[in-house]
Amino acid sequence: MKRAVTIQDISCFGKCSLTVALPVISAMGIETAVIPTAVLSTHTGGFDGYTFRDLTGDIPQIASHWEKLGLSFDAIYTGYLGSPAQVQIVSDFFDTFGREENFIVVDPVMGDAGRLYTGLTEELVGGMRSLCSKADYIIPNMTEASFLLGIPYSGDADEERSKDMLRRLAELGCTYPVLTGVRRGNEHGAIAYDSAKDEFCSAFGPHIDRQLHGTGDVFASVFTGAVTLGKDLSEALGLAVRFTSACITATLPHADDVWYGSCFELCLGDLISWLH
Ligand code: PXL
Repeated sequence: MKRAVTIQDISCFGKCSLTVALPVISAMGIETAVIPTAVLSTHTGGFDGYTFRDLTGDIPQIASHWEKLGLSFDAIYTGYLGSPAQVQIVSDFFDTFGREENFIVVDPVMGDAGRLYTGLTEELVGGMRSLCSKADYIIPNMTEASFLLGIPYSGDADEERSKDMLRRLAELGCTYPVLTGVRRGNEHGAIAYDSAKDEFCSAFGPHIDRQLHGTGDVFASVFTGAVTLGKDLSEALGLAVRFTSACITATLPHADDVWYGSCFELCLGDLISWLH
C-alpha cells in the first residue's frame, strides 16, 4: 500500500485543507498520514472571528518521533501554511524525509482573485518561493503564480501566457509546475510543464461561473494521489480536472447551503470508480 503524508492546517468547519486532503487521498486507496499545522475554527475566507491555534512547535517533535520509528513516505504534500516560521520547519521536514525514490508536492496556498488570504504576508510569499524550489511538483493558481513570480496579477491567463508563466515557475527550481485556473474559451482547466522534457500537457472541463472555497485543495489532493499511484503527469492532471469539475457541478443544486465549500463528498464514489 502506498503511503502519503500531508502537512496543512485543519479548519474545523469549511471543507478545505486537511478535511479535504485526508478523505480524498484515503479514498484513492493510499494510507494518509497527517501533520496538522494549526487548528482553526473555520477557514479564513469569508468567516469573521475565526480562532487560530498555531501548532508550529509540534511539527519538529512529530518529525523526530517519526524519524526514530523509521517511517518513510511515497509522497509528501503540503498545503496552506500560516507563517514564515512554519514554512522553514516544513522545509526541514523535506530535508529529513525527502528521498530519491519519493516526491514532494507543494501547493503554495496563499490567495485567490489577485489577493493574499487574510493574515498572509509578503514574507510568507518569499518563504513559499524557497519551499517551491525543493518540490518536484508545485500547484499554484494564477494569483499564487503571480505572487511567486513577483509579477502583477492580470486575471485569467490564456494558454500562451500560462506556458510562459510555467517556464518561469520551473526556474524557481521545481521540475513539474502545474498552473490551475487556466481559461480556454468556455473551458476552465490546468496546464502542467515537464521541464525535464520541455513538454506541456493540459486538461480542461466546462467553465462553471462559481467560486467555491477548497476546490484548489480538492484538485491538489487528487493530483497528489494520482501521482502516488504511479499515474503520469498528463493522467494525474486529467483526473484532477475531471474530479474538481464534478465536485463543482455536484455543488450547484446545494449552492446556498454550502457557500463555505464544495460537495466533494458526493463525488468520492465516482473518483474510486474512475481509478478501477
Ligand atoms: O483552501 C485553502 C485554505 C486552507 N486553509 C485555510 C484557508 C484557506 C483558504 O482560505 O483559509 C486556513
